[in-house]
Amino acid sequence: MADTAAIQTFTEENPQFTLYSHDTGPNGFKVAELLSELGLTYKTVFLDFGNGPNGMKTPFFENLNPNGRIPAIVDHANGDFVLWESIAIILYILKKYDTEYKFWAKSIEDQALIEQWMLYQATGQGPYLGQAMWFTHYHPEKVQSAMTRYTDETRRVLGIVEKQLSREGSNGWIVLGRITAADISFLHWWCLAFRIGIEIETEFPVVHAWMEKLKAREGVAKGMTGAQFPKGEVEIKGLN
Ligand SMILES: N[C@@H](CCC(=O)N[C@@H](CS)C(=O)NCC(=O)O)C(=O)O
Repeated sequence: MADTAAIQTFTEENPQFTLYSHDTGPNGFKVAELLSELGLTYKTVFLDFGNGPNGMKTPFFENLNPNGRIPAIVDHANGDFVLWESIAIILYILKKYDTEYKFWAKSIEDQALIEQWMLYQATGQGPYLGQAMWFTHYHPEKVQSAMTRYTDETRRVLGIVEKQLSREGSNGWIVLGRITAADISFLHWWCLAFRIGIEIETEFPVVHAWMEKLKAREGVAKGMTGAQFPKGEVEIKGLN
């Protein structure tokens, strides 16, 4: 049963969620975009990579997320319930707070279709593009075969999404012929594809049009900025 009663007591100044994120990491923005679209309040705490004072590999953060990666959320309307893994977080938000099914669905079958695409995002899009970025920009040696493999796989997934968005009855959305959390889940990683040399606008024009449509939405646009508390402007308690 969805629970909306607690939302009322939270404001922008006293937000319902704390979202631990990173200012370049797509997985945190996925969550911010959904929260903003649903009108749920949150403050973003931008962490750093590594084990520095504001890092993800600190006892404070690893106590919240033993995997030491963003995103993680704390739901202050639900006894400071802590959750990590972006798709698990998105599903929790949908099931508990998307009471009008704006990005979720009523039937088990429709829910399963949304989940199918969100899991494909988490297991197909994110890791391939993430590894392509790693081998292109951060790996200490140049390993051409790895760069080619992950860039090709990213292009393959982009091709599948291009086809999915182009099919009859899609209305230009990934699933159910309307916007769902599956669209939000895919958006942010594609925004980084240019960093591995993929020009979405020319190579995948249907994906490009869909991205522009999503980015024009007020909630998505707000979430993409990283929300209310840019790095350095929030007191990060307990991270030292
Ligand atoms: N499967 C995880 C992936 C989380 C993840 O890899 N997050 C990246 C940023 S987008 C991160 O925290 N990287 C830090 C690191 O690798 O140490 C999810 O979807 O939440």
